Amino acid sequence: MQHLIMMSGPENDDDGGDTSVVVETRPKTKRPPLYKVLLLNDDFTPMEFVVAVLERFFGMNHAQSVEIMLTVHQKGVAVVGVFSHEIAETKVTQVMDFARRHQHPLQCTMERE
Ligand code: TYC
Repeated sequence: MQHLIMMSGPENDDDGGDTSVVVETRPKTKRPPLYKVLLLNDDFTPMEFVVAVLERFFGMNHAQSVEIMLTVHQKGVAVVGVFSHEIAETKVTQVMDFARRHQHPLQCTMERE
């Protein structure tokens, strides 16, 4: 944020002319928004396929993948990662393409955190 300081008048100026100074009052470091990538449950996608998705696209080890897959299976949905908009979009596309190629109805979406 910028703040404009104007100096004029006899009490704080030297020659009667205006002297303007622009100072930074607060650093303007607005962080980009983050997006949650969500995996949704369904009745048909095999558990092993979901585990493979989590390992392949989200860098999880086998134990973590089984754990998250079971969370989705039991609760209906789970956050599988948090990313920038571009990375989240890429993950969703990769998962949806992979599921379609294998003819599974697995759904993956993203939402702003
Ligand atoms: N509910 C599926 C089954 O019983 C397994 C499953 C888990 C499907 C997670 C999708 O995101 C999912 N075969």
